[in-house]
Amino acid sequence: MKNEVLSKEQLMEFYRKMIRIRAFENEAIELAKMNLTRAAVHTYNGEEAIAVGVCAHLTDQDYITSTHRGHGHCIAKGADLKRMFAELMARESGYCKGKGGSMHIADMSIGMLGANGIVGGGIPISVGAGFALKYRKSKNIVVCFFGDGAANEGAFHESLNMASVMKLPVIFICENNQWAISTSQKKSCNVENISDRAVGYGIEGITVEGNDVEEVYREFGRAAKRVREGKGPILIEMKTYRMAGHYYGDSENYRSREEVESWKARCPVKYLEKILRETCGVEDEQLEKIKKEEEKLVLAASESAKQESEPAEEDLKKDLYDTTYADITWKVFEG
Ligand SMILES: Cc1ncc(C[n+]2csc(CCOP(=O)(O)OP(=O)(O)O)c2C)c(N)n1
Ligand SMILES: [Mg+2]
Repeated sequence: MKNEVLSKEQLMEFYRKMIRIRAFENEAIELAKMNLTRAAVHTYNGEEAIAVGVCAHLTDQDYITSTHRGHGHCIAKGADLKRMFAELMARESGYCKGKGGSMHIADMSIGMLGANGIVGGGIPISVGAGFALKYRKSKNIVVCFFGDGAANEGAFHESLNMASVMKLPVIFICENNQWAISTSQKKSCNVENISDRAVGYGIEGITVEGNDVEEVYREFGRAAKRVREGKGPILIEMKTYRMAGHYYGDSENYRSREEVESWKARCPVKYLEKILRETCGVEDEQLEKIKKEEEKLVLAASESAKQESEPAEEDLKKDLYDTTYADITWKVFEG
C-alpha cells in the first residue's frame, strides 16, 4: 500500500547510507583478501535497504539486536566506521578492543546491543531488552534482526511466544535472504511466508519487499507506531537476497549463476537509483558524487584503523567477562 510520498532529500539520505554500507562491505572484502581481518567476514551486500529503512525510524534510545551479518545494522544505527574496521582487524581501538571481530560489535551509546556469532542468539536478548523497556514504562522499542535460518531455531519460537504473552515492545525482523549458508530457505520451511508463523503466536505478521527502501520505511513505520503504543510485538519478514557468498571465501557451489544474476538485477541500490532518476529527476553526476564521497569516508576510516596497534599480550585475558555482575552474583550465593 503506497500512500506516503517520501521527499527527494529523504531518499537521497537513504541512498547515501546504503552506499556507505556497500562501500564498507566492499572494503571489508578487500581487507579479508589481504588477510588483515582476523575472523570470518559476512557481508550485507544486497540487503542494505532493510537496515537503512528500519533504522531511519529509531533513536539512540531504541535498541537493536543483530546477527553475524551485522555491519549494515551497525552503520545504519550510527556506529563509528573506524572503530568497526579496527575491530575487524583486531586493533586495540576496536569496539571490543580487537578481541571480538566482525561478529561481536556492540555500541550501547547508540542502542546497538550487539552482533552475534550464535545464529538466533539475538532473538531472546531482544525479548529481555523489551521486558526492561516495558518494566521502565518507556516508549522506546527493540528491533530484532535475524535470518531465515534463525527462524527455524527453538529460540525463535520461545522468544516470539514470550514477547506475545507479555506484550513486549519488540519488532522481529526476519531478513529472508533465501539462504542459510548452503541451505535453501524453500527447502527448510514449509510455509509460504515466514511471517505466516505470526498467527501461531497471536501477533501480527507482515511480508515486505525488502529490496525497496521506500516500502521498508513505510511498513516498518506503521509497525513501529503500533508497537510504541503498547500493542505488543510484530513479526516482519523482509524478502531479500544475499548477493555475495555466505562469508568471504564461500565457493557458492550450492546455487546457480542464473539465480544470483536475477537477484542482482533487483539490487536495492540500483532500484533506488532508478527511483531517484525517474521520479526525483536526480542526475547521474549527483549519484556518482555521493558514491565518491562515501567511498572516501570509508577508505579513510579503514586506512586510519590499519595504523592502530594490536592489543598487548598481557591484556589477553582482560575484558572477557563483566565482573561487576559476576561479583554481585557471588555475593548473593555467599549470602
Ligand atoms: C547456533 C548456531 N548454529 C549454527 C551456526 C553456524 N551458522 C553460521 S551462519 C549460519 C546460517 C544462518 O543463516 P540465516 O539465519 O539465514 O542468516 P544469513 O547468513 O542468511 O544472514 C549457520 C548455520 C551458528 N553460528 N550458530
Ligand atoms: Mg538467510
